[in-house]
Amino acid sequence: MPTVYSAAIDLGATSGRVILGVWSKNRLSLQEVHRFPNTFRSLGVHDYWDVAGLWAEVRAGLLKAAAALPRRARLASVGVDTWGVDYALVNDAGRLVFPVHAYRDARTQPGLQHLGHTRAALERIYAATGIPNVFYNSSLQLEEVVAACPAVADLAMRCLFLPDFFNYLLSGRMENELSIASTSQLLDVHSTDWSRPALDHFHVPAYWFTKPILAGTRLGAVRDLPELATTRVIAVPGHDTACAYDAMPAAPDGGDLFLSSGTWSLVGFESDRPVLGPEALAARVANERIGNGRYRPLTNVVGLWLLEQTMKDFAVRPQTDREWAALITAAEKLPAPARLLEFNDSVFTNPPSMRTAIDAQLRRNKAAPPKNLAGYLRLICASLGRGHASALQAFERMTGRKFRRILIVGGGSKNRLLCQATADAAGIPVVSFNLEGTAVGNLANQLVALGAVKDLATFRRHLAGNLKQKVYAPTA
Ligand code: LFR
Repeated sequence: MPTVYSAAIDLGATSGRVILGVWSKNRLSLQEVHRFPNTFRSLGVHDYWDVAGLWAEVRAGLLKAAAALPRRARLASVGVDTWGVDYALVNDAGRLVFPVHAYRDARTQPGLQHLGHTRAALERIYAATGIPNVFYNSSLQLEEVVAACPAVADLAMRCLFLPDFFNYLLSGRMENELSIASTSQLLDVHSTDWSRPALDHFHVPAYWFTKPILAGTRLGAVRDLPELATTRVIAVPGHDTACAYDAMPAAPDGGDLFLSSGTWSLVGFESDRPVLGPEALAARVANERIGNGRYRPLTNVVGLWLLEQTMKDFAVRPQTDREWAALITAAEKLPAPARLLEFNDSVFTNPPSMRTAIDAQLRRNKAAPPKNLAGYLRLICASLGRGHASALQAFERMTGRKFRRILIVGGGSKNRLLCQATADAAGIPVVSFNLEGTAVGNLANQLVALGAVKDLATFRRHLAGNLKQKVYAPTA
């Protein structure tokens, strides 16, 4: 089997990367050819993504990937994944007709409260879509746009989620991909098509969407980049979390719980069936989809966003691996926090100062705020660990399954305090992998579509054999 070169475009809410994947002798090696920061910006009271800036970075990264190829090698394919829920509204010519908002924009708060207080509608929407009422849902975002700017219904012909939009810019084809569509709260939980009741409820025009395609669909050749004229654009699972889950070197028996730890902590598992009903709704289980149409019920626990934002309130913060290690060691020496953070509090969504928001919640709960950055790190890791463990317990209760390990990938997998806190709270081992989960899952789907690997199960088997892992046994 010849060597295959593919590129993963992996856009996260705080940073983006273009990674060159080289598949040879059943082994995937990665070369990060381009990395850039990403952030949303406020303009007046709203928050927007700089999509033109992201597109420029994507192009720059693809050119670097092409330049990094050995002589005579060609880039077979490229795939795009991004964070969930955000979208571009375009006309038939693919022209943006509305600015691209960031999901932390507070514009969804009234809709969130309204649905939250309308029990019957909440249950109906959950039964229809399998997605709980969360501030970032595309449903609430689109409901707000249509209500605030009704003319948009005439201007926009398509709603493309961000991976769909980048796929369009690359290939010229407009499609909605299933995994990213499933983050919208507009997809029918029992089929792979849109939910009419949900679209009607949120007053979202049905003609904005087409039946979602499955991951693996070939979209055409890259246009407008002569260096990549023979490179195919392949629809991978457009949702970064779906890619990260696909990369989990899981045991085939279903005994592993998955934790993708980054800006968010996504705790979940793979299933042939959605997890629905009152308890699932109360536990805010999101029945998102795998690229092939199966389910990945998960709970979204506030993640390392807490730490990223808290660090902004400190003049001195770690820059290198060594400085990180020193901070973690300092945090480990501190006593366990007397009181953990409560996450079902919207004060952590997008506060002007995270440190102030944390301190205020602690004071409301009669606890003293930490004194330094190590103290916040300790508090945040312990609180996240408890959040991960509660999600595990809720899943076990609802499904009757018993999970034996928690597999962790993403930025948080390198944080031993977080891994240990999770193992201690959950009472089962946490296995961390030195793995760029989202990029690996993105590439794995391309390799399967290209016929270089039989299927994802085969890919995982090869991957598990080649990976270094670290096991954190529960100590408490
Ligand atoms: C992670 C993620 C989560 C999603 C959140 C918002 O990057 O995609 O899965 O819930 O971002 O889109």
